[in-house]
Amino acid sequence: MQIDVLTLFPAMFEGPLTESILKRAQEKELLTIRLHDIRGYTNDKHHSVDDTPYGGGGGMVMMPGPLIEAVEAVRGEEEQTPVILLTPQGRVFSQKVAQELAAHPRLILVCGRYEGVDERVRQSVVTDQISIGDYVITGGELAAMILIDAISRLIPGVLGARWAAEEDSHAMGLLEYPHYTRPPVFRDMPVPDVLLSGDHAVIQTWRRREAIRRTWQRRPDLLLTAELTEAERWFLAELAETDAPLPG
Ligand code: 4GN
Repeated sequence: MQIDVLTLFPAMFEGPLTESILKRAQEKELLTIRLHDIRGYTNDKHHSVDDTPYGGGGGMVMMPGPLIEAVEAVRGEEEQTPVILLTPQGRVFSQKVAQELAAHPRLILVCGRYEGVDERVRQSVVTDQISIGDYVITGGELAAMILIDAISRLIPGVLGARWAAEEDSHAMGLLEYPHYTRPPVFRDMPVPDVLLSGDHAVIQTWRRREAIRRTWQRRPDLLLTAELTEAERWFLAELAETDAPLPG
């Protein structure tokens, strides 16, 4: 997969993309990330990328010219490639959206700055708008990195074979079950006996139920759409009688 990023701050991407799993994915050529400096698409001698808003009010707005020129130059003739603006006004990112985007051979991510992006950028070149959540940050860059990370780990071969991304929490529609490693007792806190039993069927049932218990306590909204077996539905009904969801 190739991801093109349009940004005024390409250096922001260096740390997160050049460590660990994303570094390896690029070395293996499963992932190609190309960073494009929007300032390289300016025409005036001051290389301006922002200007004051029509209608007044505070702050600056990203000019349409450099951004639209940049998208067109980077996209070339591939009009089916999604051009995604990272914005609080977008559809909210989720594991499902990550899966949808991971199916594309190429994505273009547009990172805005200042108080906003001239509306004509959306009208003319943006095909999708995504938000990483209901809060505002100083630029689209950190949001783009979240997308890149979540999408990249879904590309076959990026995670080790034993880590099949389909088994992740959220891919299942539930929160993750509790994890333990050695030692078997740490400061009076034992690992649950079932995990030391070696009985994989029993362990699997326990993990599913603990995932359901956590989801009920912390994110009961997720249970509206989670796929549960008949037995798991009974378990949940029992939970609902004994364990209240946590406040907040
Ligand atoms: C995206 C961008 C939040 C998100 C952003 C989000 C930069 N803040 N929730 N800030 O995904 C106006 C122009 C704000 C750029 C944008």
